[in-house]
Amino acid sequence: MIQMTLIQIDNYGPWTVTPTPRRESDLQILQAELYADLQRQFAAKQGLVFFMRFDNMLAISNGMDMEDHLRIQESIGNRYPITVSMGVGTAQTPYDAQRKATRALQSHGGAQSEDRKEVLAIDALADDEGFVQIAHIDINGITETLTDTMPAYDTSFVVNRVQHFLMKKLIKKGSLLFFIGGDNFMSPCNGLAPEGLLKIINEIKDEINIALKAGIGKAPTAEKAANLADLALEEIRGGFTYDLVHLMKE
Ligand SMILES: Nc1nc2c(ncn2[C@@H]2O[C@H](COP(=O)(O)OP(=O)(O)OP(=O)(O)O)[C@@H](O)[C@H]2O)c(=O)[nH]1
Ligand SMILES: [Mg+2]
Repeated sequence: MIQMTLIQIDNYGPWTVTPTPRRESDLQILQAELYADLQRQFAAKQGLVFFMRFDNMLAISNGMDMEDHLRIQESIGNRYPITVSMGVGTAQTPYDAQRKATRALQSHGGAQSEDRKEVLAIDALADDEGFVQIAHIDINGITETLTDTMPAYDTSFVVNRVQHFLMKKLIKKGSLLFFIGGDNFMSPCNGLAPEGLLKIINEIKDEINIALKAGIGKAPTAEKAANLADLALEEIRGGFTYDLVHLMKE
């Protein structure tokens, strides 16, 4: 079972335009600082936050309990002009876990409700049997083929296209996909076999001629799983395995 936390800024839409639209650069700074702040606090508990759309972020939170979540909400509320609500869900696949987390929060009111503030809606927490599986997916040779030869925006467009193809295929397996910078993606993918991911990578090579590789990590927490995924990716880069998908477990 994987545990996921949805973090949503309370009543953010109305706040951004009250009393008049706030300066966009200030909103960008707020969003970036809030993301970094949450990442630091979840990381202290071996969790991992994905910025997603910034006003809604998803975190892998195996090992974190109610108290851990409440402390983070309180700390944000003490220091920011906004507050955050959270929903927590647990399931066999990341897609279902975030679905349950979202539904738990939605049942307490809308994102733009004035009455919903600092809600913590826990559907279920993962137990000791819980684990996290993460794939770190990377484009082969982007520096030579794109970064050093094409206009920056064109490269970014390609990366976005790859993200769209990966999301479309992974969601059918109950897996999620997040852009994490550069040519990198992370996929919380409990329930997806390495062969399943390899098939997706081969399909993308056929469909849009972009070569990918992926390290997969499996461990009790997001931090350890992501670290193992990074190490597995390095094994592929180092030529220690000829496979395009490599799994490392704790
Ligand atoms: N967030 C994150 N970004 C990374 C990581 N590794 C590399 N990057 C970024 O991705 C860019 C591309 O790096 P690489 O994937 O190593 O370069 P490449 O040319 O594709 O080489 P190969 O992947 O080894 O074929 C780097 O310039 C960084 O911006 C990582 O582990 N995490
Ligand atoms: Mg690469």
